Amino acid sequence: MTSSLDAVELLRVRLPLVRPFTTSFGTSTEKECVLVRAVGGDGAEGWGECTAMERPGYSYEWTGSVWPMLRDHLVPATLAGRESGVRGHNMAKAALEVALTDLELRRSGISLASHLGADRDRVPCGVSLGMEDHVEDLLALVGRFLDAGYRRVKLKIEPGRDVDVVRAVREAFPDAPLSVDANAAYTRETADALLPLDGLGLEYVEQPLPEDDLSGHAHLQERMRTALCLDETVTSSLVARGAIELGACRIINVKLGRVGGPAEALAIRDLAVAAGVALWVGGMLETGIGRAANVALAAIPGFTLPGDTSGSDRYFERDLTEPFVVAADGTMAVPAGPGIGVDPIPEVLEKAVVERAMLR
Ligand code: OSB
Ligand code: MG
Repeated sequence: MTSSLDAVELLRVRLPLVRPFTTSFGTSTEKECVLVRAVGGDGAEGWGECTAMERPGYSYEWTGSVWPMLRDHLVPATLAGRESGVRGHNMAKAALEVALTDLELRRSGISLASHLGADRDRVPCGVSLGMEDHVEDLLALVGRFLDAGYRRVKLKIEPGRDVDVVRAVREAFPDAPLSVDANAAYTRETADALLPLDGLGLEYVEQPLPEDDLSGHAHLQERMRTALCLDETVTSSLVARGAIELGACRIINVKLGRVGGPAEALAIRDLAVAAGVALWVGGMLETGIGRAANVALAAIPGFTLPGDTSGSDRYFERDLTEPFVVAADGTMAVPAGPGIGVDPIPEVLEKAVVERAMLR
């Protein structure tokens, strides 16, 4: 594979969301993210979407931090062919790694899914629903996504909006595969509020405690029958190893951005499979560019649970790429074309771009 890289373009884009998305860390009404376009000397290009959000609420990274990180550190180092020496900033690193990988794979005609070792061409899909002010609205949404075939519905919770809401959903949908995600909103002091969830037949409770609290999660897992799933906590394979060794979770949500890219995601997969920890691919309301990479990851061995790989129409009126579609059986096709297998639609992209920078 040739590796000539001429330039890297950064594009900050905004797309309205079809419905506000509320978690314990805030409400988003539009998707804002940074796209990375790697341009080869041969005219080939590669795309990566940075998962960092418009505010540093989910993690310390946000669009305002990844922009200078990529512009001043990561991209110049890559263009000069040297190591960046940057600690942390996984989401910025992952976006660049995916764009460079996409560039190489497009040149050689190999899909990202095959490159990662995918053994299937469709993946089971779940949906993550934000908190709603009215429980009737939430019930209607849950019903709509179950009717559409989604294989799992995740409900966002926070202190004061947890067991009662989940119980109402469970009563309305007795057999539905349900999970909850607290986005680190509880503490060791308030975690007892979660214990009654054990009676509600959930697939798992995602990230109840702060990201740094490995032993707190281990202690809570001892007290709950329901599996704990870690999201925010797992920023590397080393953290995954610690979590597994301590018994802090039985399931891991893997996000390419949070762990710093495909290589680290594969390392986590290897550890988790060896330890009998189940995996699924998480999401950050990605556009089709980021979704393509997520779906490729979801197709590899070890990822057995439905991911937050929902259809484009769950997020956007019009996605940046051709839409990802969830079929009636709750599965989605894995892009088979070279690289990530999708391209931004030029006129949709143009309308979405709010800032761009070309680095040579
Ligand atoms: O915690 O999984 C999360 C969205 C943004 C940030 C964090 C999370 C989420 C979601 C939505 O749950 C997943 C998706 O549909 O992309
Ligand atoms: Mg989560």
